[in-house]
Amino acid sequence: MDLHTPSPHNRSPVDQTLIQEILEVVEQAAIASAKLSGKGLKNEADAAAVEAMRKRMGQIQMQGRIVIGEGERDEAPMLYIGEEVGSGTGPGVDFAVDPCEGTNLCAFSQRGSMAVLAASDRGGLFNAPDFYMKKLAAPPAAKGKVDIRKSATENIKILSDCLGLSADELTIVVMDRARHKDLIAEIRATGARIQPISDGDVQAAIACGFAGSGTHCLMGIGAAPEGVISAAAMRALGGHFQGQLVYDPAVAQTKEWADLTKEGNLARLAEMGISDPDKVYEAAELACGQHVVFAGSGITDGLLFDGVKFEQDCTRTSSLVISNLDNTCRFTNTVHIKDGAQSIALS
Ligand code: VTB
Repeated sequence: MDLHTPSPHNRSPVDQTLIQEILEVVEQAAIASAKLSGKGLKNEADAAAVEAMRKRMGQIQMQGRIVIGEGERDEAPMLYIGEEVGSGTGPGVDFAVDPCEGTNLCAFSQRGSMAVLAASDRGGLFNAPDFYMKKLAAPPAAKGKVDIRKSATENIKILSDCLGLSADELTIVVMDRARHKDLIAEIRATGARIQPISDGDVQAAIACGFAGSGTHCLMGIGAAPEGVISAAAMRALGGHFQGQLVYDPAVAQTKEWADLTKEGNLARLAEMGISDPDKVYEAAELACGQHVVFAGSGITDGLLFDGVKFEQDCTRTSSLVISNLDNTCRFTNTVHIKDGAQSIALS
C-alpha cells in the first residue's frame, strides 16, 4: 500500500482540516507581532506572537505537543518544550514552532520576519537541542548532489552544474556573522554572489526551494531548533536541506556561548542521548514523519510573501503552507474582515 495514502481506518492525524487550522495559527501570530513591528520591542513582539499562536492552537481538536518551542519549561511560560496544546482530544500532532522568527527583523521593521511552524504525526520532528547548526539548503535540482561535508567551493560548482548557471549568476545567502568570515571569503573566491542577511535563515533556506526567489543556496551556521522547521519545509517540497550540530564555541563565535566549553557542550549532547555529535542530518531525518506540514505567515515583507497589512476595513496576511500530504505549496492571501467593514478593496 502507498504509505502516503492512509486508509480510512487509519487516518493520518495531519489532514486538510488540521492544515487549514494551522494556517490560521500562523496568521494570528503574524498579526499579533506585526502590531509591534518597528517599535524596537523584540521580546514584546515575540511574546505577542507566542500568545496568539497558543490561543489559536488551543481551539484545535487535537492532542498537540510542542517538541520545539520557546525553550524549556522554566524559561518559557508558553509554548515550552513538552507543553500540550490543543483541545486535549483528537489526533496526536507534534509541533516545532517559532512564533516570531527573526524577532530583530520584526522589532526594527526589516524584511524577512514571519510566524512559522512545522507539524507532523507523533515523533516526526527531531527534538533538536538548543545548539547551533551548520546548514546547507539548495533547490530540488541539487538535492542529494550538494553535500554539507563538501567545501563551499565544491558545492558551488555542483550547484552551477545542476542549475545551469555560472558562478556569478548564483546567489548564496549567508548570515552576516563573524563566524562566517572564512566562508564568505571562500564563496567570493568562486565568483558567486553573496546575499548577507542579518537574521532569518529559515526563510532564506526555504526560498532556495523556489525558482524565481532569487536565492540559490543557504550556507552557514544558525540556530538548530529552527533548522528542523526549515528541514520540514524542504522535505515537503523536495528541496535539499542538511544540518550538522555545532558544539564548539570557537566555531559558533557567539556571545551567548562565552561561558561554555566544547567539552561541556559535548557532555550536554551525550546527556541528551546524541551519541554522534558530528552526524549530518538529512531533511528526512530532521522531519521524518509520514506527513509533514510547514506553515509560515509574513510579519514583515519577505522573499516569499508579504507581511501583515492593516487597512481600514480589514487586515491582510500572506502565507505559505507546504504539505507532503498532497504535495502542495499553497500561497494564501487572507483578508480578515473587521466588524462593521464598509468595503474591501481588491488588493
Ligand atoms: C540566527 C537567525 C535566525 O537564530 O540563525 C539565529 O538568523 C542564531 O544566530 O533567524 P545568532 O545567535 O548568531 O544570532 C535565528 O534567530 C533562528 O534561526
